[in-house]
Amino acid sequence: MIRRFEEALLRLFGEGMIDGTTHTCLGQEYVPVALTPLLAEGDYVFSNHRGHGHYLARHQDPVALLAEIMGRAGGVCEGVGGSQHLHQETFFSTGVQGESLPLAVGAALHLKRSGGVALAYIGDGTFGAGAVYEALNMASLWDVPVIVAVENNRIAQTTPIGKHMAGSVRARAAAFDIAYRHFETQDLPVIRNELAPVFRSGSPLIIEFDTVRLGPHSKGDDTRDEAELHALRQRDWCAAYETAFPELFAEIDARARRTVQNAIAEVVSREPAS
Ligand SMILES: Cc1ncc(C[n+]2csc(CCOP(=O)(O)OP(=O)(O)O)c2C)c(N)n1
Repeated sequence: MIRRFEEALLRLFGEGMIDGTTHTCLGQEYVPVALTPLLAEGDYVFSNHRGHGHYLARHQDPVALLAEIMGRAGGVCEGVGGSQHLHQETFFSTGVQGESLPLAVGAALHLKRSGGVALAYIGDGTFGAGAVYEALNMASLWDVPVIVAVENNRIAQTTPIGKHMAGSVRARAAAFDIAYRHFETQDLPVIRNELAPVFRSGSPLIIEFDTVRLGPHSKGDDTRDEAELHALRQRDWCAAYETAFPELFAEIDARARRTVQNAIAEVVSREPAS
């Protein structure tokens, strides 16, 4: 559903139906889908500029998200937040890189008492922000249940990781004495089973996902050449699931397409948010 929602967003932008900007998570959808079932009701989620998938995995409410992005009535934040600044219950997103991690550490300090966790999603490029290191330092010193999901797609806007990150995420975790897990796989049960015993340890955890950004950074700003994009598409979880489970995939995909079509029909019929 996240895949079809984001494809529709790019289409709607192309048709001039949406203003502003959007950052799709095409190729990365499986990350929040893997992690969300590990969350309990009161856990906090801190998302980033590429947050629609994080939101939809948590709240499964495409109508409210699309209404927010299109500035129509009934949006997640009544049109005030837009694509990048969402707030619903314990879900928060921000377009400012690195801004969420200090907040997540603060929330985790509070949640430690009740056994909750604060999950923050960041990209590899966000390790360029100093606030990330201050937050990791305090998370470790205070031993708080903050979980940092690093969606390492090896690119920040147009800058490849080799030009923006020295060292590695693993070594950063070790430097702060923070537990670390690493996933190359996109297999949901494998990811969940490995994380389930450590997710609620009460201490910080960094989880690095080797993932792929299949779409542009935002709407039309992809500087990668066709050969690189072709290689990345070979790692698309969606195509792999379609091949592995053709009938189940067709059924779920048809449902997802209907859900998104119905959401669009519903939202475009609404008044602008007041
Ligand atoms: C503080 C700050 N600086 C710059 C930007 C502009 N910007 C938005 S996304 C982005 C790259 C982010 O890369 P990464 O963290 O790897 O996440 P990805 O976009 O790959 O998901 C930049 C530079 C920003 N949003 N916030």
